[in-house]
Amino acid sequence: MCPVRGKFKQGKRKQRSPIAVGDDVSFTLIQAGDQPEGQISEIGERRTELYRSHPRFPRQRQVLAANIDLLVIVIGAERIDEQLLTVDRLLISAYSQGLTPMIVVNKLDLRPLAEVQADMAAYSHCEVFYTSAETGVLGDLPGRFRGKTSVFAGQSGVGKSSLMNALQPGLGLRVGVVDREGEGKHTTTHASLLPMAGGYVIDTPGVRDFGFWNLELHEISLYYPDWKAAREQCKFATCTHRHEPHCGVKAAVESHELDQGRYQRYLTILRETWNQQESVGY
Ligand SMILES: Nc1nc2c(ncn2[C@@H]2O[C@H](COP(=O)(O)OP(=O)(O)OP(=O)(O)O)[C@@H](O)[C@H]2O)c(=O)[nH]1
Ligand SMILES: [Mg+2]
Ligand SMILES: [Zn+2]
Repeated sequence: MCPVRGKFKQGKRKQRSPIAVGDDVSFTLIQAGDQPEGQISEIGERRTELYRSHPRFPRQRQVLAANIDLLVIVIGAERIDEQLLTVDRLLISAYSQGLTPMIVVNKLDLRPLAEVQADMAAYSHCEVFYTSAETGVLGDLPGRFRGKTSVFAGQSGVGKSSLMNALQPGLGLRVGVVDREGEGKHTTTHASLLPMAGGYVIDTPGVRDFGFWNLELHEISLYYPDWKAAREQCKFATCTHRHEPHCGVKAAVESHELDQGRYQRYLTILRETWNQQESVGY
């Protein structure tokens, strides 16, 4: 046990919750014996951080987890179009925070694969896995976690806990019962680091609404790797691809080289980000 008390080295970062699940720490042993107790003296340099703006102090960021490698974005195979805005937000978060994203379309037992793949056509730049936690069909997914620390994100009820249980028999995460509205119940109440498929998975409650933090509007599209070629045709380096003249992205959407839906969702995300920043007063 290493209770967090007193002050310790924290660097110059302005943030609350100094220690996050996934941190590497140094500690000194205070009390040996049956129930040894230590005190944390230092937090190791973080490779990556998963953060959101602090719920009570929106100009500060709250670190939800540290040293994550993979962001596993889980969606259900049914009503995919309703989940793509979440997917796009999470992709921006992953790319802007240095995590490798992968998309898992779960509940494949409920729809034909070809149909589901057609719905996911705009995401060929990203690794997409098709699974059914229910029937134990996991494809190449299990091999991807060795030596990595992962976080599963996605809407409630899509099968994140079910997948983790399938990937690590004996993990025993609670699986929510879907209620009448089709929404799962949130069962995760505290953050934990668990062994999974040769690596670790971090299960943390805040992950539901984590997001990118403090990105300039023109930066958002930098985290659309599939738009790179089109973006290079834009006249202005800070183009936000809305109203600017000579915009390569808009041209590519009009000529159907880029997906119309993904572009519309980009505009939604841009608007949301702008509103958020207005209300916080950046
Ligand atoms: N048909 C089908 N049902 C599934 C599958 N995977 C999970 N479920 C069911 O979907 C419901 C929700 O599963 P969970 O694993 O609790 O979902 P979750 O994403 O962890 O949900 P939250 O913890 O609320 O965010 C449960 O009733 C599962 O039995 C699947 O592959 N196919
Ligand atoms: Mg769950
Ligand atoms: Zn542009």
